[in-house]
Amino acid sequence: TWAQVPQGPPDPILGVTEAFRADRDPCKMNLGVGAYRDNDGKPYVLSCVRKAEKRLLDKSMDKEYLGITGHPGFVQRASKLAYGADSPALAESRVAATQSISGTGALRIGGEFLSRYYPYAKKIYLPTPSWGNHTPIFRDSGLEVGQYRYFDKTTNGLNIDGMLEDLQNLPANSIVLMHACAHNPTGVDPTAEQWDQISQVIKDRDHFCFFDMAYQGFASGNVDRDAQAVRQFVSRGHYVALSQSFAKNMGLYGERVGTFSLVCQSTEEMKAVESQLKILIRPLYSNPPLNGARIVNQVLSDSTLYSEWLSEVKGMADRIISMRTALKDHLVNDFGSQHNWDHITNQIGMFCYTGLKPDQVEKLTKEHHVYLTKDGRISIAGISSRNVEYLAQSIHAVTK
Ligand code: PLP
Ligand code: TYF
Repeated sequence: TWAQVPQGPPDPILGVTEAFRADRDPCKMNLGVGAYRDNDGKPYVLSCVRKAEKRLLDKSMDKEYLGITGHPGFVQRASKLAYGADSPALAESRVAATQSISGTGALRIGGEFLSRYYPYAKKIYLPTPSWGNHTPIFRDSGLEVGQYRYFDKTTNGLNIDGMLEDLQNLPANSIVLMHACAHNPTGVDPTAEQWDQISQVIKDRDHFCFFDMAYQGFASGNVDRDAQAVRQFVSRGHYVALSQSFAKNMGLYGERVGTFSLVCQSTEEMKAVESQLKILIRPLYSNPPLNGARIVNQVLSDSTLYSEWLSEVKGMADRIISMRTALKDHLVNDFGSQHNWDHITNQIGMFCYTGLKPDQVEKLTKEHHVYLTKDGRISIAGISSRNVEYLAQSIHAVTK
């Protein structure tokens, strides 16, 4: 029956981990997948999360189904975290929101909703490059996928002119996806002034902006600062969509907890949108998982746990920044690399887009047991003070 099913390729990001696991070399490093590791290279469960879990356990709560749109307290607090405690859109009850299966599920719900109800287009434009999963998510949602210029290979920074020009030239009312902060894979975000320009073009052209916020807190270490672009767009009257994930900033990867939301013009509109989100979600997975939402709700609703979380997010962001500095230092000062490595410290968030060419990436893996995606992206979160020098030495060896 299944003889006609062709063997598919491994996932470009998750496939890296499979190759890493098969390597027996003691020096091996996995810089592929974007998952935070502590300075001993170990997965890190936040202490605010451990405490929240303990409290939840002590309450002996039931395991009843959530409603279709999830845990109401969680959704409300998560929305406040994203849009800001003083958000007029929230105060005016015009944000339609639902719990989602982390960020991926939120993007998919958003894609499905836009594909059904966005009246002007069935195409979404992504930055070049973007997270590898964006294209299949939106294609499978029934949208066509297009691109706008984003990254400038010659400067390893933002191509703001190309980006603005492309946004200007898209058909009016286009759907554009933006990374809210800590762009994956490039680690390059617009500055506040550049966000202003982007917002203006999007407004002028009546585009619709879908924000993907998978790293709130990871870019600057501050959750409010990292939400600035989203909040600024909303305050300027954009009716944005938002995918929000707690995978990285609360270390809840496998719990699959996030939200999808859509800023509407009125409460009436919000109610209609929510009714359609329910109709869309019910045949997909009926209702979302309970545990992660309870954990996040606990952390966000308790002021002690919340403060602890903020400092733990900052701790993760700071460790990443210190690894960037150490990597560049070793390359330039210890190994005397003649290349410009400023982008290692200029870029932000979990990733560095090294600029390594495919043959250099291959050598790095084959000869030095350093695993990364083919595009030259490294997850800084996978570096520790024990192996940063080995990594610098290996990068130097393949770029000499
Ligand atoms: N969007 C971006 C840009 C990401 O990098 C990720 C995860 O790496 C996600 C969304 C979704 O992740 P998750 O589904 O684990 O929340
Ligand atoms: O490293 C990245 O860019 C992500 C990580 O369900 C990831 O692809 C891994 C698993 C998953 C979502 C994201």
